[in-house]
Amino acid sequence: MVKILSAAVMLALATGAAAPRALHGQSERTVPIQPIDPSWLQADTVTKTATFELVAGLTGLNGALNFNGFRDGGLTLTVPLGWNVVLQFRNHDGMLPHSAEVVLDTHPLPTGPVAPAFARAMTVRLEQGLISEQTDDIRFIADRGGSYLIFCGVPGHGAAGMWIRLEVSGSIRRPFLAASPGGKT
Ligand SMILES: [Cu+2]
Repeated sequence: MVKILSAAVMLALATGAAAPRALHGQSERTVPIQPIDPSWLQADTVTKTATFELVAGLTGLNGALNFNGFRDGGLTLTVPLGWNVVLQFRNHDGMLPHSAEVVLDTHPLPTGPVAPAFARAMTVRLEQGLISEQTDDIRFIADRGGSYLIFCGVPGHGAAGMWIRLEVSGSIRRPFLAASPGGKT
């Protein structure tokens, strides 16, 4: 339990979010809490560039259908409006191919590749996916505010939970990462 508590505290400190459920007397079998690694996100305020290490299948969560260990919107990358965004995609999953694209926050979720919400905001091989340890950089300008999803375009993956959130905000000056309430991590 001590281990779980310290991970929970780390997450709360890293995100400023409310304490996760594990602190409130749930059993030790509660789904492990995925910490946010601050090294995933780099901000260059001179060039106004947010660079995020986007890792498909970082953990075994959800049959590895996750980004950075988060599924179903459990992690949110927020970037200032007008910034350049670089998503350094890497597939860490030894089994399945994965891809990524930025899409509008729509429900129901797409069942496969759709047009990206920003020009060129997608990896190559969107439908087939990139195989284990392949990489591709997604580069786009976050020139429209709002709520978006970072979504795996391989058919079925996104709808099965392989997506996190991207917020583009006109009222912040630096990008940041936060665990999202309600996300199944
Ligand atoms: Cu995938």
